Amino acid sequence: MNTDQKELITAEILDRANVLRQQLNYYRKKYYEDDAPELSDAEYDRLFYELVSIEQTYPALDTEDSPTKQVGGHASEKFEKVTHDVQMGSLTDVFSYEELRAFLMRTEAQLGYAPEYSVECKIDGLSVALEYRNSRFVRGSTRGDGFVGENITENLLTLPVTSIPRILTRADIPYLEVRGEVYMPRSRFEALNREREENEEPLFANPRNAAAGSLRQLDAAVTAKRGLDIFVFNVQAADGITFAGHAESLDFLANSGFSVITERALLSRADDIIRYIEEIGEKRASLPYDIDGVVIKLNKLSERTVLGETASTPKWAVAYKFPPEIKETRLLDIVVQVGRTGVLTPNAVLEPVRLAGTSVSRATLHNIDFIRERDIRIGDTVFVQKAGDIIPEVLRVKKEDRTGAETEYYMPAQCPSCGGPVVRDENEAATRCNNPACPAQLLRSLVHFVSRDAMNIDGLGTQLLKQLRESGLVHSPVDLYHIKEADLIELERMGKKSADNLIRAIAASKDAGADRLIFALGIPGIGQKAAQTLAKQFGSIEALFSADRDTLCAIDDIGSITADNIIEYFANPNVRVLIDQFKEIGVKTTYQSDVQSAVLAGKTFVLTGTLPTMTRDEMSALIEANGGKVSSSVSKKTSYVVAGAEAGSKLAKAQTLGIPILTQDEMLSMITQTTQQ
Ligand code: 0OX
Repeated sequence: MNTDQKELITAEILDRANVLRQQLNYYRKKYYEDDAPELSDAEYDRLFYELVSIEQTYPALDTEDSPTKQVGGHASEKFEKVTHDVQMGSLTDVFSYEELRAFLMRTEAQLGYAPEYSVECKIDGLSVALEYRNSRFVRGSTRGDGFVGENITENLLTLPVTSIPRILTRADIPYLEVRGEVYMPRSRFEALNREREENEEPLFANPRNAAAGSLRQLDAAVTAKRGLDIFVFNVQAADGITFAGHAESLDFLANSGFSVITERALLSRADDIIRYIEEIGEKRASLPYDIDGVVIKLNKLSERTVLGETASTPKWAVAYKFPPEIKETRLLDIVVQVGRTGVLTPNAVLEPVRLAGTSVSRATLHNIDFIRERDIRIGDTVFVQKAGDIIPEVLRVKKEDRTGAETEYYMPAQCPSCGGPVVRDENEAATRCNNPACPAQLLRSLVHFVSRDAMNIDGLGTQLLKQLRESGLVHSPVDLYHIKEADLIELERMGKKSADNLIRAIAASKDAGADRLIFALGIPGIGQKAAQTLAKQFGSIEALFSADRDTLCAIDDIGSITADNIIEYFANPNVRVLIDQFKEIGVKTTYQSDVQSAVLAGKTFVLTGTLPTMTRDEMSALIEANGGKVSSSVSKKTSYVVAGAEAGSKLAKAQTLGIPILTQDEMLSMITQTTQQ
């Protein structure tokens, strides 16, 4: 490609780069801040490297605020911030031995000889920094975005003293900063999930998420119960002691009382390094903690300086990432589950197999097309993998193991829950039960109806809903509002106090408002955000009854399929009856806007950088509550840009376009002064 071509950015390229940025920012937040990853590392990397490639080809798109330039997540607002004196960089990943050899050759070429490497297993946990002053532990922090993390000293103090010494063995160390990885041993993770299952709490997907969720608890007493531990693997900074090599520094840490990474070796030759990686790979399942790869780093510290660093990653180290774990197991049976919208989903019943830290005995088979395309039969040996190391899936059948005794699977003709007939739309992969009174659908609808983001009825778990349904007290969500305290006390394991609280929670949910009620109804394709948009737009559920397709399609978050779903849903006379019943019992069907004023009406704001005391989300909510609109990109239509510290390209663009720039204080006084006038 010549340079002229490089500079020609088409609208398509620009759009693609923007889409990739939005997606990557979203998935990064899910991973780092919400501890709820939605994408596998491999899928994330695909998006990431597609954006890297666009940015390399079109340098004008290579801006500072790109997700390709960020490390880790952003500091959460819950903890005090800590600025890392020594940046906590991330490692460049390699996914094959060829890429690893290329790294080794590059390093050798730069140094002029084959150096020695420390090859270490890569703990799958959370990176933290531990600071010591005058040999005493004074502060511990998360990595955050590599520059600013969170102060989690209290939480780290709940880890074993045999892993994090409170006082170093040598009393004469003025300053020491150590980096390590906090993890949850697999046995603790399994016990924690068993306990959560009993309490009907959401399960953690893997030990890493469990460790993240446990470490970032505002109440350190919760962390203390979770059995976290740490391995340290780097001296970030030291005063009063120097090291020539990394291995030497790790020995010092071990002698100082730290729990230091154990699976490590000093090696030079590529073949030896690869053999050691294989060895660690074989040991992986028997280690009591999860590892996700092997880190290869130069041992001699003077050589590291020769190689140097990029903005966020050292050039003297790489992480070899293990490919996703794939295991063989037997498909014992296929059972069907009926969802709340009546869709029948076939699920694989597997001979339990350990995969990425948990025992797997179920996996979704999606629909009958999925089963046919892969020719999956009951009794087959199948290969399973966890997508994104989270959701188990059946990859393919090991056909050479077939004995002829395997049986082909057919979807049932009757709904396994209500016995009614099932239908399959020609254009749809899904098979459905269309009986609105189907008990499986009812239970799942009720679970959704009471959930936190819907009507938010606390204390009404799946077990209790099951009891209410089985006792004949509840046939539809409206029946929840007719339950009396005496009915509840009749139920097993229900005391007067819990019954009282529950009645109160049910009554309080009547005021949840149209947005929550629309979401709670479970209209196909209507998530929380779309429900909010609809409630804001129409003001009440009744107004939605008569909305036509064009009006619905003109709304931002509503596509044509969703519009059809809404129309079809409200055309059902039973739904109208249901809404009337809700109204009769006092459930609010109107939308209570949280707009406090309209002083910013007609104005569009873009937020960039770190604001001094508010998060961008808080500022956005405030702007919207005062009638303003918040947009993510700067254009001629932007009225103001609110800029905080380290604002990047958006600020530059605003300056170029001559858009007024506000500080946090100026923004706040714009709201207060105008509302006081
Ligand atoms: C790990 C791990 C992570 C960090 C400082 C220099 C390179 N998760 O086990 N990172 C590093 O090294 C990086 N080593 C490790 N063992």
